[in-house]
Amino acid sequence: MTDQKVLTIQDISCMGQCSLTVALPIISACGIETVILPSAVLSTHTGGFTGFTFHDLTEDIPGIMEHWMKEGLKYDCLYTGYLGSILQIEYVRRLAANVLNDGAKLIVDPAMGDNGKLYHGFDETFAAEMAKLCGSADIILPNVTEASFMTGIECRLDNHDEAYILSLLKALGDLGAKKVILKGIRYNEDEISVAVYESATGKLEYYTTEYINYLSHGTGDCYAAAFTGAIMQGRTDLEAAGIAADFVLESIRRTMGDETHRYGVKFEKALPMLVAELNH
Ligand code: PXL
Repeated sequence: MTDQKVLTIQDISCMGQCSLTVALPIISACGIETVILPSAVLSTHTGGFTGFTFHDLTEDIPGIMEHWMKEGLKYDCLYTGYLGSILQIEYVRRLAANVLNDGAKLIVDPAMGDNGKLYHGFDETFAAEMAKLCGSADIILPNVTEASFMTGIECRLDNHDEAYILSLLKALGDLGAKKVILKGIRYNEDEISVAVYESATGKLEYYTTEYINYLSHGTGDCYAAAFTGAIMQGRTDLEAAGIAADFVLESIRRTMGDETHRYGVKFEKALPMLVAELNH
């Protein structure tokens, strides 16, 4: 039997524990072959560092894709993270059309904002294009901030009620996304939930964990990578959503208290737990 392969496109932030430097080890640890397409190389991520370098690799993408097409290389899942430009979103569409096997999944993490704000370098035009890409996805993984920017619904970071969350989920489903994994739901002060929503049927389930008030970059990327690995291991959407939530929570627990480590989470320390969860 041929093993499944995931193609993931996102940047390399050389230092900072996000995007490809977490996606590759996490999906690999899940036992899944991971093919990478770096969209840019930065010295660090853009959150909290100043003066970082940014080398855009957009113009390399068509050549890489054409080589794969010549070689007949095809993948079983395309998982997209941080994308640096609207043209890269268009190239993702071409990759989805040209290098995926029949039945392959398109998993889109809109990775463009958090805590009510878009990341450095993104604007509403980019968010609108990302919303279109999400519309063609099998599964999308927005947080509440990204959901709000893509739907035009006001951004509320806590004190949520189900009517508000349902309005976001329905609007995201109306974009065309088949399934929505909505992160960062706060129905009460002590807990944080992720919603697993199926657009066609309106089926809605939640996975809830303890809430730790600790802000860090890269947690969304760790979540999306663990979710993708678990899905490719045959877990249901709800199981994968829960495994990824437990993994991120453990990564945060292993990081808290180290004030020299505010740029990312020590996901490496939580990998054994992730592997154990996937093997039982
Ligand atoms: O974690 C998301 C992310 C990925 N890549 C880069 C970033 C960020 C968040 O700030 O700056 C370059």
